[in-house]
Amino acid sequence: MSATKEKIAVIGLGYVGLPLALLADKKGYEVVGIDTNREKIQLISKKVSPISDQRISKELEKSHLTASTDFAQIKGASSIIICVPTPVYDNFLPNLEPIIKASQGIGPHLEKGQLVILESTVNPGITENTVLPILEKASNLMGGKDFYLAHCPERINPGDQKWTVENIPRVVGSLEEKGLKKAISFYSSILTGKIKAMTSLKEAEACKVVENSFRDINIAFVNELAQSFSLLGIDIVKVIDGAATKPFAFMAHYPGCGVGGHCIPVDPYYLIEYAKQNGFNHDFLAWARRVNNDMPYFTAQRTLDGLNSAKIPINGAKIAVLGLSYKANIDDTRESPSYQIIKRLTQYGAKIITFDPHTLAKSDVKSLEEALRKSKAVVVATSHDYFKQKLTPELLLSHKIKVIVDGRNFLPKDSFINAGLIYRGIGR
Ligand code: SAJ
Repeated sequence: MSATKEKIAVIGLGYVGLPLALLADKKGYEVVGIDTNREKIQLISKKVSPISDQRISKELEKSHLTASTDFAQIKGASSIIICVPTPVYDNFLPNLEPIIKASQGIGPHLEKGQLVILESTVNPGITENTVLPILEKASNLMGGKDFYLAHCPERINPGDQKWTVENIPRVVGSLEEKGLKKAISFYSSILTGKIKAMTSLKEAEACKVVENSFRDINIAFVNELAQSFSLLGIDIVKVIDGAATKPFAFMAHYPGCGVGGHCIPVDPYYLIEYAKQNGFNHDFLAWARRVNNDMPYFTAQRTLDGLNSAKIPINGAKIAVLGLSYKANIDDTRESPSYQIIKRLTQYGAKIITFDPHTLAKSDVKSLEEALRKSKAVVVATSHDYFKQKLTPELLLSHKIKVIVDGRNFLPKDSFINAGLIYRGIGR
């Protein structure tokens, strides 16, 4: 590696860290990626992407990225960016283990003048109250004086070809002025998107949880409407499309069988928990979470209703659940509502068979044909393009399937109804 290249280190080579590491490499940095997952390090060292994303695979092949499990490799790096996951426990409390472990890995090797940036999504206060003390204790250095600390919440949008790690605008906050300047200088050197300086770490942390809570409550709004419009016999999708003709003060979101992924259903809990610790109950955010968490059960109810209309008992009925990913055309099943739908239908006594062309390894069968064979009903939980192309009324009728539940309201409702099938959408 040429001595002139400035070195940076990225901790965590997943959906967030790997694209960032590859971008910095492309922009001329010497990049070392550090991850505790040996398998992932071996794959990346062989220039094989652990994420099924064509753009990432191509960039990895051309990159000079080095990958290691050894935190000592951060030596000589000007910036160290933490991109580890921030999941929640089953009780929805924030699990900071990955962040704590990353900070404990960095601390002993931290050098004077280095900048540590946390990109992982956290509630306000975590960078200052959790990351900073670990780094200071392990390094005997003082944050804001000997080393610098900033927060720049990640805004990766998996599968999005338009908004990429390079052009998405970002916000940055730091402990103090010098660290802020260093962080903005680093991001300005690799990003084309606008970078907004926040006046504190907490403001930068709050931006991300607010952005994603905004999305969660708006989805909950249309999910609640979907439940009432189902009873009122009004097609919610048509109404949202009608309301969206208003060019201002309305932002369309759409109802569905649930809210999955590692961002939207998780991030609001960070804010709910942190505010609760400080004496405030976010009843509204918590209620929106309950509405969205109930959608898989509403979808199971719609399935039961459809089978009743076809006079088919659900107990013992074989039902094909199509789609395990949490959103269209990707292979990520984290927090996917499909699994709650399966759980509820199984409780009703149904025999479930799953198929997802993007997550074959997790599917019960490897083809749509096998999933449809002898099924009495189909529940589509993910709006993959594959299903949009393949799922026709003729195909279902050829398998003597009478009921189709469209968990993402993305199939041509009238074609299925006109072919004599029982169609149930989510709010239509
Ligand atoms: N969903 C709905 N109705 C909607 C939109 C989404 O039910 O109107 C569901 C999806 O089916 C999925 C879940 O919500 O199960 C999350 O979908 P998402 O489109 O929000 O996708 P994510 O989880 O990849 O969210 C990311 C987020 N990006 C970051 O956190 C950096 C989010 O902030 C973006 O708004 C989102 O992508 C996006 O806009 O696509």
